[in-house]
Amino acid sequence: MRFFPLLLATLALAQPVAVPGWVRLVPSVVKDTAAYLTLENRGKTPLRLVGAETKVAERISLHQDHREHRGGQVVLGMRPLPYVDIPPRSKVEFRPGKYHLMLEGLKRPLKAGEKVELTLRFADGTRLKVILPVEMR
Ligand SMILES: [Cu+2]
Repeated sequence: MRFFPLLLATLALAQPVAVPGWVRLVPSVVKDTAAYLTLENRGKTPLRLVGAETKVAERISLHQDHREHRGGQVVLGMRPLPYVDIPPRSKVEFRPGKYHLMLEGLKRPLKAGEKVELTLRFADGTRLKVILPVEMR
């Protein structure tokens, strides 16, 4: 099986890579929070993030931050996205003002410094586990 290590290397190249991020610490009465990270696609084909799961929340939605001008005021909001594409050989940042993973319906309050495991799901069936610290920012 001389080709086997080569095959593994090829598969590894197609995998998305997550650059460490963080989960926002929220007061215990707040049941939703946001997770941030950077996803890198080192492959030659686009990657489509379609969802995520975690044990600490009922569900995770993909959200895009947006600002709107309403009657002279800037209103900050967010809207759900069905997917987020990561083009070949590029990165997409999930950061305040851009995208976030919305953890909805927290099952218990999160603690500062705690590590939260998320499983990201891609359209091609790839799953990526990431572990993010809870931080107050
Ligand atoms: Cu959101």
